[in-house]
Amino acid sequence: MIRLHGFAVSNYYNKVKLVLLEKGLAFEEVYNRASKDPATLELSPLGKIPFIETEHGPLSESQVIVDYLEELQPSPSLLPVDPWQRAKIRELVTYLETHVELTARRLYPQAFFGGSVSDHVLTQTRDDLIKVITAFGKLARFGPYLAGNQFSYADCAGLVHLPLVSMATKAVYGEDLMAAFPIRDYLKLLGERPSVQRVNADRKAALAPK
Ligand SMILES: N[C@@H](CCC(=O)N[C@@H](CS)C(=O)NCC(=O)O)C(=O)O
Repeated sequence: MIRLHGFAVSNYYNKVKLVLLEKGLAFEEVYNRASKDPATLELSPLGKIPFIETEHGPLSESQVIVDYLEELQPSPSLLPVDPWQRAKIRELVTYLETHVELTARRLYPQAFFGGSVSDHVLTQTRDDLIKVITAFGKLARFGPYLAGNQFSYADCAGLVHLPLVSMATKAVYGEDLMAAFPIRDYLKLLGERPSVQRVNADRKAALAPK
């Protein structure tokens, strides 16, 4: 059985968990807060989560894991059949993660963890975010799903990253830099799926005061 390492508040962890749930693959969750202990580094060389343990060995990097799961169990598919459409979905996810989410991540210490980020970084990040969010907007469809009229693994990424980026910019700049997108309606639509309900419930439980 696949063992998924990470924790229920992590956006990248939840992306992989959604894919596992959507595909109906059996998996076990292993709590790991991105530990840098030698045992974890053997499984995920940068100590990042999520990573999975399989019968063949460990695999890290969420998008690599998602691609592996798609090939391991093609049905139900989270990608269209057409190679061009598949590539366009990968393009969209890359813009969302490598450009938008990774840039917004600079804000997280101040937005979510009680830290502070220098004025210089805040100003630079705002400029960078406007650029990458505009670029992402040229690819995103919200029609009603992120890549068009079918649920795909772009939505497993959209569900976990879009609200986070929106919240971070609101918290730090007092302005939602994602306001141009219909995120509320989009999240409502995705919230009808049992996989999303499970991920949201587990995140809520993990955030609840102990
Ligand atoms: N590119 C990685 C990003 C994963 C990532 O940044 N995970 C965060 C938790 S959400 C983490 O492990 N942070 C701790 C660290 O970077 O050492 C992926 O897609 O899996």
